[in-house]
Amino acid sequence: MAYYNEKIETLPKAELEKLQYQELKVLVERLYAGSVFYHDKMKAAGVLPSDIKSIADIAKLPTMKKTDLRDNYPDKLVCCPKEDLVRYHVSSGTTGKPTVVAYTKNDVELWAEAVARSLASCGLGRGDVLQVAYGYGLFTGGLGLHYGGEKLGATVIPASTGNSERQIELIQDLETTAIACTPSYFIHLIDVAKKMGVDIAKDTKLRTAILGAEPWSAAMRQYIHDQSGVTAHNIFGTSEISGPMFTDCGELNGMHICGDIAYTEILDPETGEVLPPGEKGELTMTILKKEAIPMIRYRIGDITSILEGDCPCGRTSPRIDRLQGRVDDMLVIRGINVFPSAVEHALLRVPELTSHFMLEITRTGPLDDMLVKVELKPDAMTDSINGLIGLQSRVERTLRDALNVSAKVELCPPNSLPRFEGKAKRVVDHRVF
Ligand code: ADP
Ligand code: K
Ligand code: ZN
Repeated sequence: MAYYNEKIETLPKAELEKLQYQELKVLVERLYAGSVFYHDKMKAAGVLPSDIKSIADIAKLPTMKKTDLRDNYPDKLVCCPKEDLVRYHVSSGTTGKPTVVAYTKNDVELWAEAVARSLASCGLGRGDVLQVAYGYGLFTGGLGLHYGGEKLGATVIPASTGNSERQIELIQDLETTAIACTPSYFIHLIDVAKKMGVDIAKDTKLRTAILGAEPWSAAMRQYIHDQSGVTAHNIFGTSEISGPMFTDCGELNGMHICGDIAYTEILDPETGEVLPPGEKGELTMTILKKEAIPMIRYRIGDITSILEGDCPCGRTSPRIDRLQGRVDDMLVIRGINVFPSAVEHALLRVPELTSHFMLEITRTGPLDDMLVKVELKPDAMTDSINGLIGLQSRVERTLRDALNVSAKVELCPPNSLPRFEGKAKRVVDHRVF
């Protein structure tokens, strides 16, 4: 398998650790001196830059969570002069308040470098035509894959999401060889192609799919291969670490996390203790060279493990296993992060509703569906069908605006939804990953 940057991708482990340590040291010194947030956080944890004497000493540093970004909304964590920023992306947040991420020119280049290496590890190169069917816009998927694909030298088609028949036409007309999108969208495209009488395996050059932003299973990889002849690679990232960028290589056995770019730890979600390879825990990453909003020991919330042993592909970076759920209550619906608390927050804006609600997630065919059951206040009850239909569509619109994903709403009579004594269990997730 061809490397994009062979020297760094195959660096012996001891040399990689030395490099990681050097990067970390520079980063910690810079932040201790120049960032109020990190300075205060390190002081509170009783750790000084001089305490970091090896990469393992990273465990002495305090961790970060999504709440740190939310509490510092929109840009209090930016650690460089404002005019050095070249881009913002915005992701959904826990209480309806989004989190903002920012990039310098170097940050964008580093992200593109990581994506280019990953695409090369999936077997892509200059001769490939990459159709990016992730959303372009505030979400990181579209532009992330776009810049990485161009850096690799592939021909990129910025198709974005939606307009599925057009996607199939583009695949045929422009001889697309690889596609990047969410796994559920790709399965939908397979169905659309069938309805159009197009056999992806026979009638197109599409052979590789780069699928991520939401959980999917090994069984789905097999299904995709059976239905379309396409080999599906998993891609992982979050907006806080820049965006989607780490994929599994040709071995299809774990996603390589480029070690010179990110340092990966798996923490016990309860104690915060570092767990050894092979043990499942909370994925935690440090982006070693990020300029605009550095992330040190960022607790991503996904559950996985670092795989043991070396990868036969020759890359020396650690691999993480397929993600197996989350430690928090975040749901991923059609690739979009949805926190139940954000649903609650949005429903508060509708005066006819009580604060009780239930979320039901199902997967009919390839796509996730979210049903939100809401409860009317006694004085909002009415016999007017028009009144109820109007209310229902108003609630649906409120939710779509707040969550960026559409949900079906079911109006329920007063006092009909469950009440909880302990921690509310408002989510029923019928999907199997
Ligand atoms: P993105 O724009 O890539 O969706 P976000 O920051 O909005 O980034 O969402 C990141 C979250 O999406 C992750 O923490 C994880 O829960 C989920 N996610 C992203 N990629 C995958 C994947 N390949 N498998 C499972 N979950 C994923
Ligand atoms: K996501
Ligand atoms: Zn590999």
